[in-house]
Amino acid sequence: VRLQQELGHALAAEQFTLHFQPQMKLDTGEVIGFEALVRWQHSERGLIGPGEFIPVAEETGQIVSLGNWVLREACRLATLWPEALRVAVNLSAVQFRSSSLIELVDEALAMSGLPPERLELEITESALIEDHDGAQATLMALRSRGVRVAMDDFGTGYSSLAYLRRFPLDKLKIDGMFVRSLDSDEDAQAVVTAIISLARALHLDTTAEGIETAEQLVMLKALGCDDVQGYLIARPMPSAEVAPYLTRIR
Ligand code: G
Ligand code: G
Ligand code: MN
Ligand code: NA
Repeated sequence: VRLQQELGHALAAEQFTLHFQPQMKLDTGEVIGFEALVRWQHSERGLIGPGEFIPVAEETGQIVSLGNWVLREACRLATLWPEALRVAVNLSAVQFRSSSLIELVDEALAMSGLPPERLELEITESALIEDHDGAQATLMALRSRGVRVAMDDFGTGYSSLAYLRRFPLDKLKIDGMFVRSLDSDEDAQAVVTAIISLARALHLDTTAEGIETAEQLVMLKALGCDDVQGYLIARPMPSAEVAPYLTRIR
């Protein structure tokens, strides 16, 4: 209850901030975009991660206004970057299903001037399970604008292979859980191999998340994964560090 009240206040007091984690193309090594990750700059408790407050915000419905702030802020900040890279924004299932989503996306793009092609929305499998026709319509509306959609945490949810065929998606993000055990566990290798070949067959890109070691990078490259994201490349960084980071790696 306390957290819930504080959340409402935090939005008004602008206590949220976005960090950005780079995504790297495996064949060329170039950074192609950043994922926006929200943090709460709490007056007493310091920086709080989304794992603590996103579930609360989802329960109370506050996720719609918080999520809208994230969307606008991510689009705004991305226009300040020195290169026209892509920005990926996480959407909760509640946000994805909300009737105002398309309008809010249009507003965020219009206000920031970010070209739709530079915006990628990350949804989870739970966003697609309830209202299939509604989800299909939302995805078509996003796609018709040129906005990309990635399936986040792939392999951990209620994966139904039928969704992948039915819904117009652009990318699968292979959950860090599988990536972490790649070098030690043959089952994880089999799962990652299967996800990549499935994605290929359906013309979807793949991004492996949570990559931490050079061994994982070599294996993912050999398996034909398109992109990687994780501490090995860089930790999520404040927006002000994006430009210096790009200068350093170019
Ligand atoms: O940044 P961190 O690893 O602590 O993120 C933990 C989880 O919070 C991740 O699963 C991520 O998808 C989620 N998350 C981060 N930022 C956002 C956001 O802006 N909106 C939503 N819905 N989830 C987010
Ligand atoms: O579920 P989602 O992909 O949105 O979550 C990304 C989360 O994973 C972020 O909170 C980010 O901070 C965290 N993360 C990113 N890279 C790594 C990594 O290499 N290792 C671990 N353990 N966590 C990571
Ligand atoms: Mn994500
Ligand atoms: Na994820």
